[in-house]
Amino acid sequence: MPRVLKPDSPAVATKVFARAEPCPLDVMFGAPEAVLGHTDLHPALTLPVSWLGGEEIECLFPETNPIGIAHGCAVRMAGELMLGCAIQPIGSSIRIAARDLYARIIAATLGQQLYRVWNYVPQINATSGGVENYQAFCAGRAESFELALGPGFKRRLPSASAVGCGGDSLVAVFAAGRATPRHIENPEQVPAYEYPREHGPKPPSFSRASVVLADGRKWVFVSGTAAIKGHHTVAPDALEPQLACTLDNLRIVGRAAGLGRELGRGSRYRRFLKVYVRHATDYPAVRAYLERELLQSGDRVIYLYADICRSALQVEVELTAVETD
Ligand code: 3EB
Repeated sequence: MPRVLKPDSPAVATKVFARAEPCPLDVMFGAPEAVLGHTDLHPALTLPVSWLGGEEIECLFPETNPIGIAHGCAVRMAGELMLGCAIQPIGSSIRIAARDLYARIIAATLGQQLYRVWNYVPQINATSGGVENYQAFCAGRAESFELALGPGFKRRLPSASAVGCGGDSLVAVFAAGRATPRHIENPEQVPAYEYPREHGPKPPSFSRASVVLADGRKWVFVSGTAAIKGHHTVAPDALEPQLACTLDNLRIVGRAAGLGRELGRGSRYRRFLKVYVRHATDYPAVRAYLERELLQSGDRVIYLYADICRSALQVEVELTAVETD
């Protein structure tokens, strides 16, 4: 029996799941291709990103209600948060695919605010026509944000990550809602949306972190964070100094987001981390470093083997912290 959409559900949902029991938004890595699962019989999404260690399933949102498909995005509600997954085949142009993907995400979240987007980009560091795939992705993403949100779009950009994946589709997972978030920048980094032209025809469209209150809980979404100061890569190709710089940036952003000096360690926040490692052989060193410098028991961590948007970056770390009762 199709459920009746509540008036405040995304009115654009065109198809209602026949089976809409509450279920987790599980994301499973290590799959041969990106597939959307529509019921609790499957993960919500499988991704062609190699898993190295830590938790095997990403589950930030354990209780969700599948709502339907809106503009090709599989949409769920988790309390006041709206969550979506979308797959965009690339065809002949990553720039156009990114534009289309973001036009769909923006349409599916119309009247709401975007808080966080997890982007997966095939062959992210490969070049075609003189432009890196990541830069082409950024151009298309920026074009859709600018078209939809107008000249003030930079103030409304969500936190995000963008890493490599297999297959030939762009994939995005997003979180949105009606409450207005606070987007945060790092004073030691040029805002990504102001990066100069040398990093691509259009700058990346994301903020360093986004903070929002949903269902009475604070959510802190810290973007994929890497060894960048100003707009320059720090210690190109060198793992240890990049880890140190990445943690420094995470702490600066975490402090500005209200997590205190140690990224919410020892507080009432539950912490979820994803660590992207460019060279699988670096995984033991990365894990040892983070366990020593950052992690505490109870942290939920996933280590993935993925390319990172700049080829000189070896590691990227993201954090989602949610207040517990
Ligand atoms: C950086 O600071 C590193 O394009 O959505 C981090 C997080 C990075 C998100 C994105 C890129 C993105 O520029 C790369």
